Amino acid sequence: MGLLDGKRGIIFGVANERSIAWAIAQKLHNEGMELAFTYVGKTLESRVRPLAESLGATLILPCDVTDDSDIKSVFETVKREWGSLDTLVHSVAFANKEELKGDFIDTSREGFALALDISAYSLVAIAREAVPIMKEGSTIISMTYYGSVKVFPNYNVMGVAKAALEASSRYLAADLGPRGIRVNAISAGPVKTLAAMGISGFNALLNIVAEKAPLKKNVTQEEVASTALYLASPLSSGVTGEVIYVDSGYNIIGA
Ligand code: NAD
Ligand code: 0WE
Repeated sequence: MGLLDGKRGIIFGVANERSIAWAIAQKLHNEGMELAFTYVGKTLESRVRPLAESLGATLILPCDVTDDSDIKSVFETVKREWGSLDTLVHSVAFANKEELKGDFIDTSREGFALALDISAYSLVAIAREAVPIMKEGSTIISMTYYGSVKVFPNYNVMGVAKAALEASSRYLAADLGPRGIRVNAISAGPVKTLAAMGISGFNALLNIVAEKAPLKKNVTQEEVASTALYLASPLSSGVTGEVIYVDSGYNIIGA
């Protein structure tokens, strides 16, 4: 008996076994959810396919979230194979590496547009295609970071993209609430994933959280995934439009 028996979900954003999306996938699978996965490019396909297959997934589909035709074809396949969908997990972000260092003021027009397209608009584009097959009680979950609210060195344009993602999540929650579809975001503390690799100052940030946060430790992918399970399940049936912090309490501290 699982919390999610008989339900079906799709996960955007598994890159490898360290991905937050992978921890979420395992948690949802353990509670009985059947899962579909998307990936970008051949290199990532070779990483994602074995992970997805280890959870019994058969729908493993290419999707570059900047491509409307990719998004359309993902949901055509899901509709044909499943007919309906209960949970959508968006765990996707990207900015050009050169925009994640130095001063925010130097962000290029193209870099700004790309970061917001992949990291924020994609939630709206994906939700629009998913909603026609989502029934009452379905849920949409995305991943964000406190850099949307406060300034963190080098996070730069990603902070602006996460602010747009969180606001988009609230507007989607208002649009979809009348249909019984809930939309929430999880604001995770820093976690060592592929997306954290080569970010200058990332280890220092982990140390600052472990020192300053009420819980005096960093969060794990598994802790983030437990909140995703709560948001995907009827345990959170009264919760929509929220940004839930899974950050050892770091965000509540002033001084
Ligand atoms: P990750 O690198 O494992 O995941 C990022 C994913 O984005 C990858 O799977 C990548 O393929 C995907 N992606 C990038 N461009 C794409 C595109 N054009 N189309 C489709 N997919 C694309 O890293 P992660 O840390 O697990 O990141 C997942 C989410 O969690 C992101 O939204 C990130 O901003 C957020 N987050 C991460 C942290 C952290 O410290 N790691 C903290 C808070 C929030
Ligand atoms: O959202 C993120 C990271 C997202 C990300 C990471 C990369 C690295 C590789 C987006 N685009 C790229 N592009 C690349 O080429 N996080 C919350 C993790 C993160 O990234 C930081 C952080 C934290 C925390 C960057 C600077 C400062 C803090």
